[in-house]
Amino acid sequence: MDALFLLYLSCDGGLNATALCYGTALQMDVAFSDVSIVAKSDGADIYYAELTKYLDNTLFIQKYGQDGDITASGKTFTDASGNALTNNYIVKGILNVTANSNNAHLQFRVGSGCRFLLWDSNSDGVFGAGYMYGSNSASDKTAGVKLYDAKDGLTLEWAVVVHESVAYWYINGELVQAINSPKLESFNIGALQMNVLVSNIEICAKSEGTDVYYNELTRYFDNTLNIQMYGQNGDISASGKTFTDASGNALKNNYVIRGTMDITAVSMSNAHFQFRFGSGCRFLLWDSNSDGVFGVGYSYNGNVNDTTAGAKLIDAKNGATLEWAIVVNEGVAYWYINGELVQKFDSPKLELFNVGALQMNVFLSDIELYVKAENADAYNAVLSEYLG
Ligand SMILES: [Ca+2]
Ligand SMILES: [Ca+2]
Repeated sequence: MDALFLLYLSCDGGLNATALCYGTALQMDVAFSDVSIVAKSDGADIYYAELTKYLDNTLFIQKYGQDGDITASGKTFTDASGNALTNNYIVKGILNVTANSNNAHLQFRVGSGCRFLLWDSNSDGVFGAGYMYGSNSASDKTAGVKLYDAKDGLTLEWAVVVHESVAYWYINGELVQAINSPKLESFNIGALQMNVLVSNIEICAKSEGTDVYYNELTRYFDNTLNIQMYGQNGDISASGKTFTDASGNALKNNYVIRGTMDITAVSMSNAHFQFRFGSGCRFLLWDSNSDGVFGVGYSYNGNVNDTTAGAKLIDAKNGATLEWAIVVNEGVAYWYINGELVQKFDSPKLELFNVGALQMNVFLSDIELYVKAENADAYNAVLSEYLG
């Protein structure tokens, strides 16, 4: 394998030359002058300032936001097409705080006056994970539980997720703040009174690809499941995912599970989604004739009904979104789509609850599970929404 040489040469007389050289076979006679070496051990701030010259996905902010990469108004990021990030996007990266002074704060701004803040309002070198938005302002959580000591520097992983008009902020994989109904205009990073390297910045916008976005989203939201084509590229294998109660027991009777389903892609080869209750006992959203239109069917004891020609059809040729609910009450299984009962098993085989899909991409979100044995009041309340 050839080596890569990256040479930046600065010449005398104000002329700057840059050379990029590939390959070990390259024969060169080069007179080196003004060679400088910048090592992190010589000073993190000097090193970080140099680093941003070479790495695109990096931002170095010094003190007042005026000495580093950006001004005090911060830097606004866009999707790959240059469109403002407004809704349904994820931006993540790493932070290195190297110095901070009076009232230091770093902000992730999703709209005018609407910011997540890593903020040291009492200037003791310890940052709180707060936010500021309209009348819900000035929650800097300096006295709260999410504190980050930066007196000797600080490194953390961060992510801002804006999904369906709610903004979430994660630090080291943990949700630390959320803003409901935020002002969503653009995504901007800025800082005052601190030195901070923001690096490894990655942007994932739904506008650039729904499946990539949903796959990333499942890293942050527990109550989601992403299934892609053969059940092998997403969250789960072709054998599907089995849900349990909070104690890990199989779901067999007296539970309600529901959520939202986005069908984002369908192959033209027998695509189907299944809710499975036991061996050979399944409700099926099924496109058996491979025309992109799904019937609401089932498979039970070898009896198969795909109802492709039936009245209840879901056209997913250009994607589809629907609300689903499975109710298993006193040994009877019910399937609802958008609040309407579409299938019923009077005496199903009840061994477990499993979801899976083949030949389609499906994103399940906002999954809610109610188990009678865990909370009978909550179960009965949600049951009454379906069975009256
Ligand atoms: Ca503080
Ligand atoms: Ca069909």
